[in-house]
Amino acid sequence: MTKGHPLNIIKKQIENYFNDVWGKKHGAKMSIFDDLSPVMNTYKAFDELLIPLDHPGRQPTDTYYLSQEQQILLRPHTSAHQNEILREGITSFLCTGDVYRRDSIDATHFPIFHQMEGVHVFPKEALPGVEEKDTLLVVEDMKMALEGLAKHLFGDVKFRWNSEYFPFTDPSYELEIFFREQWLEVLGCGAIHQQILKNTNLSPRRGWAFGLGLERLAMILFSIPDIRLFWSGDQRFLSQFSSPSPSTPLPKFKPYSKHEICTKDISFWLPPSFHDHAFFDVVRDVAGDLVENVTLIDSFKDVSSGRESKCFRVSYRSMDRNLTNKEIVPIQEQVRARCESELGLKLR
Ligand code: FA5
Ligand code: MG
Repeated sequence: MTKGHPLNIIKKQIENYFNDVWGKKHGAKMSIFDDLSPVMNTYKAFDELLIPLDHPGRQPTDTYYLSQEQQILLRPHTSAHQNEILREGITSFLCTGDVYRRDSIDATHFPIFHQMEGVHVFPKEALPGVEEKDTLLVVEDMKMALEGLAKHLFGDVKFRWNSEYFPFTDPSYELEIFFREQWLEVLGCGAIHQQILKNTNLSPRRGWAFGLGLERLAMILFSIPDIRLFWSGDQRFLSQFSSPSPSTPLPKFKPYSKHEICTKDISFWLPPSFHDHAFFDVVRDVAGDLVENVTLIDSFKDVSSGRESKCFRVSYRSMDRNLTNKEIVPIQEQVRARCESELGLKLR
């Protein structure tokens, strides 16, 4: 993340909020971590976070494993660092890093993105116990901190809280912000699970944690319409952002001309156990960031054979030039071929 890049600007703004605005009010200082290795084992990424063995996040359809035995992986979230940092006795911190996931393909999802983890455990002498009313105090304090962050970044903005589930927080929530006529999820959070506080020798203290998507927040802050733009080396993108001083208003992204879209449909019969992510992964692998969106447009089950069929629409568009049909046809052909040879899909 280089200086002047929108991701770096938003990261600094969040760190400023927690150390200068929120921190001053609460007499807390958040330690900053941003160079921890993304290569780790399943113990750190999942076990220590109480993530059960049958959780979908552990499957190779979600996670990028680096070893055959599925022991070593690319971190799927920055929560993977919670335990090690807490165990060092550091109880207020922000931890930023690149994270890796197989996921859907659209304007707000990318297989590599950046998260920032925020953790705050209340000091011994302050607050709360372990009863339900105490948990409510923890949640209230967390929501105030995060609503304050939204206000700090965006001024008056429309947001809402939804209940969520994470194995390492209880209760858990997600925060959504209204952006481009839609609700956009920007973070997950909750009261730190008491077992994690016990395991890190902090019990009976209480605390909260959150994990936010830096690209999503930067999209809102700068009005960036597509997450692929963060990977652009195009000066028409990069030159629009300069590290602003606190007194100058942040620039809004001025879209340069949008290039032609080229769509191709693909239909296939599924093998017995099949995950859409496997298909998305092949499309990503072949088309890289030329693919803008993959949408399921039809699915049905053949009653007599019990077989299921799906049809996806793949939309190709470059962020910085016009694509020709001539260029896309062989890409789509390659996607089709790999669907058959690697995924065992029967093309229709
Ligand atoms: C988590 O990753 C939890 N570790 C967050 C957390 C931390 C919960 C601490 C409780 C306590 P989730 O999978 O929802 O949660 O991802 C968090 C955020 O990352 C999302 O809200 C979104 O902003 C961002 N995000 C998730 N997937 C993608 C993606 N494919 N592309 C871009 N951003 C993404
Ligand atoms: Mg989520």
